[in-house]
Amino acid sequence: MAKAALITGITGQDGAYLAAFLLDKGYVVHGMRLYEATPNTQRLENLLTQYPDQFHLHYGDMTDSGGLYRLLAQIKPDEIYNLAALSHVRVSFDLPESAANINAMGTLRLLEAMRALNLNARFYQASSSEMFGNAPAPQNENTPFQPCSPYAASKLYAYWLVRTYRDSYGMHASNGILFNHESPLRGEEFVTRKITKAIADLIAGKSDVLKLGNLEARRDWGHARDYVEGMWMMLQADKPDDFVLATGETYSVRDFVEAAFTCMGLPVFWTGSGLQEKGLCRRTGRLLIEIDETLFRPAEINCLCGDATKAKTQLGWVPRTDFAGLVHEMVRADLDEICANDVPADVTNHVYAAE
Ligand code: NAP
Ligand code: G4F
Repeated sequence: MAKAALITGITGQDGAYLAAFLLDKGYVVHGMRLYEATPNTQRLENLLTQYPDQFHLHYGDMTDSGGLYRLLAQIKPDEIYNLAALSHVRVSFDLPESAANINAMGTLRLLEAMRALNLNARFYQASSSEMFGNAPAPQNENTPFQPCSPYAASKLYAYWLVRTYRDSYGMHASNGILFNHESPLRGEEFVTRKITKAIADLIAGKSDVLKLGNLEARRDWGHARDYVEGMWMMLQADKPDDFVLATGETYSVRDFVEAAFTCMGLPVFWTGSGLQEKGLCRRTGRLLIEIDETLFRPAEINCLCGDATKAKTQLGWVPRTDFAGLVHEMVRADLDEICANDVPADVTNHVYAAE
């Protein structure tokens, strides 16, 4: 019989990639979505059409224990992927109680529902490299955590719960400590997608200047497609454990900006410093990027760079998409989307010629 998987956070970036991956493997996939007055399933429309009998959506909320309990009792999944979260670090400073309620207490509610139902499902927890804070790079499973945002603190609580339930109740529950992973389906408020979307909008004449915060922060950016495979691999292992997934390479926000604009044939040069710094087009002198003080965070992580040796050796996981490939795919996708609006041929030709 086909395995059944429940994915919380199905409407997010990883939810869409993981659902596609599991459906392709023959799973029956149940996705939990928040009730929204305006439907929020754009990332899933193709899958819903392609797999009408294999893919099911259910309303649920990580802050509603009864609903979680009833959903698990109804579906009785073989595997649970807990991806639901208030996942934006900057927003977690504005809504710290929501971050704790959804990310930390929500995970507790889900684990308790499993326990109350005596459900023998394998459990994946979406833990985060944010938990490392400013611990020196490269970070791996043995690096001490130093969370420095409400988001990271909430994720760390959930991380320890998963270990506690694994050790106390013998659950097959694993933490994936994932470094940043992006894609054309990334939310538009995260910096990579904000950049690629802004470039496409700029080309189409829909927006003017891209405003960014800290350009010096360094992240280990991989592709979401590769990372959801790693999530699945963790649940296929004989024993539950905790694994870092990362590319092992780190780039600054400035590197991402330069790579993305260069993809469009708009090489950037920088002038000024601090809040007065600006990015101009090297060819035309046009103003492209400005710094906006309000986009800085109360506390920042300067450098994330992961060491995924354990996942590579024990699970056989490998990230397939490099930084240049990721940037290009994201720029291309946003440009494709906007192409319907008559983008000048010299611009599209530049991007497509690079393939
Ligand atoms: P995302 O795009 O922000 O998706 C988050 C999902 O959680 C959305 O479907 C959202 O629903 C849902 N959600 C929010 N509040 C909820 C609630 N109260 N009850 C039920 N669902 C709720 O995040 P992602 O990038 O796919 O990341 C997936 C998970 O991995 C998250 O837990 C994130 O913290 C973690 N993570 C991500 C990365 C990364 O680089 N992407 C790295 C490490 C860890 P709506 O769409 O309706 O808002
Ligand atoms: O894209 P970001 O918002 O991602 P961040 O904060 O690294 O968090 C993401 O990755 C985590 C894994 O490490 C996940 F757990 C988390 O859920 C999320 O998916 O910001 C990346 C960097 C930051 O240093 C930020 O200060 O970009 C910097 N940045 C500069 N200007 C900006 C902006 N970030 C955003 N979102 N918007 C800006 O305008």
